[in-house]
Amino acid sequence: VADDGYRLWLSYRLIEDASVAKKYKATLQTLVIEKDSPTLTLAQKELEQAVAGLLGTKLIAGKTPGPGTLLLGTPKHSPLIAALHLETTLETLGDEGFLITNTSVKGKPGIVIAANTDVGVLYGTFHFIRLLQTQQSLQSLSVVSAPKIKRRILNHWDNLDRTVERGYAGFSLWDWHKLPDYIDPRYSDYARANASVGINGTVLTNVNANAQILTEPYLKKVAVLANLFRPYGIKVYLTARFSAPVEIGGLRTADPLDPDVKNWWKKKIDEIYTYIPDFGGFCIKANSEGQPGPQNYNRTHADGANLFADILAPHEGIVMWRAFVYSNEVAEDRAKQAYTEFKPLDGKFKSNALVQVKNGPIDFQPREPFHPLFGAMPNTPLMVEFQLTQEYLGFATHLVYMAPLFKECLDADTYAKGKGSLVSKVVDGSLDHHNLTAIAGVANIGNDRNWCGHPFAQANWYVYGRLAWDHELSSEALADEWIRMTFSNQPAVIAPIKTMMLASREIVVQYMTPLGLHHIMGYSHHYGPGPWIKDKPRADWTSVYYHQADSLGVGFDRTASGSDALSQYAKEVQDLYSPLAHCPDKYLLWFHHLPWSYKMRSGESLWDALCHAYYNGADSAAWMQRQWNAVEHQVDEEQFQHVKNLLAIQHQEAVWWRNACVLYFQSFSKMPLPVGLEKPE
Ligand code: GCW
Repeated sequence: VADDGYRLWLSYRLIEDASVAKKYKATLQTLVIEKDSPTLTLAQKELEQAVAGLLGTKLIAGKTPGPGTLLLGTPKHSPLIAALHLETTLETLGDEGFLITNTSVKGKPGIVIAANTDVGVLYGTFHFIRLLQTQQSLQSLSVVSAPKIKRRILNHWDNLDRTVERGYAGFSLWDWHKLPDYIDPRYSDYARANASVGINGTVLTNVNANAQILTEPYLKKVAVLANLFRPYGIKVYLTARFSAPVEIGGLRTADPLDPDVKNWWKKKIDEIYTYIPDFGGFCIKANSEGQPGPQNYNRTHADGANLFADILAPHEGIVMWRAFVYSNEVAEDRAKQAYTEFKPLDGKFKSNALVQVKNGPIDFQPREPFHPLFGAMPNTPLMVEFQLTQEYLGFATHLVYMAPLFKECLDADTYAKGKGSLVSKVVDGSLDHHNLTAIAGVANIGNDRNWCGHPFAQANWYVYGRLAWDHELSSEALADEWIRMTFSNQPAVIAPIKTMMLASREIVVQYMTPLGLHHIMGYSHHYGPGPWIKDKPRADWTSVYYHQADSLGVGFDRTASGSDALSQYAKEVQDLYSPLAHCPDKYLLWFHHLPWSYKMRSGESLWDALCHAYYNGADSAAWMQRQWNAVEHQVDEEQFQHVKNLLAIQHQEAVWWRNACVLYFQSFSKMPLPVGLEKPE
């Protein structure tokens, strides 16, 4: 059967290596789960399905151990597990962690997957299945794992009419029209995929919110999804439109300090909890890109967030308040504005409010330095928001493996408390001792039959979940496991695909925005090159605002002689990026405006380096095609053709980017192409 990608990384193809399969079959015969619960039933089904697919055998499930026993559960509800005395390890695992170890069950060798909760057991089960899918040995197992970040959330930018803002994989999964009575089986497949990578929250609606979602008929629909997701450990969140009290409540104001407004929200939120008793809370975009917010009433972001936080607190709900704010009405560099607005509010947010900060200070560009708010608000729990949907990375047409992008941000050092104050430590709460921790990824999922549009875009959903669980995992290790689970365990398949994936993010940077360039894409739709975009209603939606090219040079001066955005970072970070002698090439034009003839570290001129980057990027897109061709006949034929066709488009468009940008910038530099480069058309 051809694989259309619907089964994601959970395809459970038969293991062809006979010696591996033989060992697994001997080890996996009996499944023992002593308690019945919806979550443990999911774990059981998953294991049965995995064993049937991977080994072609049937697990005997029951409450009595036998040969080759796999024992699942919590010590509280499983006497067999309680008898193993795993307390010391389990104590460290919290509500979601798990352990997997070889053991002896009633005197016979077996494997135990134990946790403190059923959801922990489910996570352990998926981890165990991953070991099988990637053909790891089942001897001397000692896996102990707990998530570093508590709330690992997907943000769907899905509208109620099923269009998806910046969505490139079809329409929204949520069929509001047929809910609550028709429950698309796809909802459980979605939940299952999320649980398999540890995602435990989903914001169902677009941050550019529609207040309708908060009305009774919609809440009933949301409740159905919440009920369905609950056994998978997934909480539902919604976006709240700040002006909802006016729009659906009939009030004259949405002023967060107005008693009627507070009362309206209190009733509304209490109502939500009658439908969804474990409702997660709200993600809110306010006073950003035309969305209403507290500033409409001369109140601060903290006033706005606290309105919700206070009412959500007794229900244990949280509010995730986005810091993506910028205005064209102020003269300040857009990269500085979020910090300017939020930094003074540090310490003013209630304890169940988080500030949700995009990875970089502009907007999900192919490359940005980390956002200066990380490390700058020690008294506020900060979340990082990544964008899985490839708004600025070639939509679902270009192959870009994003783990290196996520890691670049997470591993960046803010120096807020000296060396080692990594963004990941801000986000996981360890740097400033926050208990409430969260991470958001803007989903790349739609109703496309392969979920994400590009078969490789699935990898970004996958690694987002895996890194949200453990940000110390490496891009390489994650690519390796995803390839094995999705395509094949053959070294001849893994090697070329892995090399291609790991290089892909750098390649897209080269052909789109090398050397620190940013925001030079097509206007509004954001696809393809558009460095010439100018004269729009907002300067900060043009390209010329960002690259500042003229006959003398190119780049945005964010040092003290320019916008001084660098002053928002710790001294050590300034020292890394401000002196030209230190600034790495990758951020050069992000922080500096330089003459075309500027001499690079390599000895070549800036102009030559720019041209070389664009040409290398486009050539590398062709190299990606060759890498993929090397696996023909070794992976599913349908998937092979699909990716092959997309890579051909990607190459064409890399050339388009290269030609457009080189010719455009040449109209300023007036310099010839470096020797050896073929003239663009
Ligand atoms: O990336 C930009 C997008 C908008 C989006 C906004 C945001 C949801 O172009 O479409 O709106 O960011 O993050 O709020």
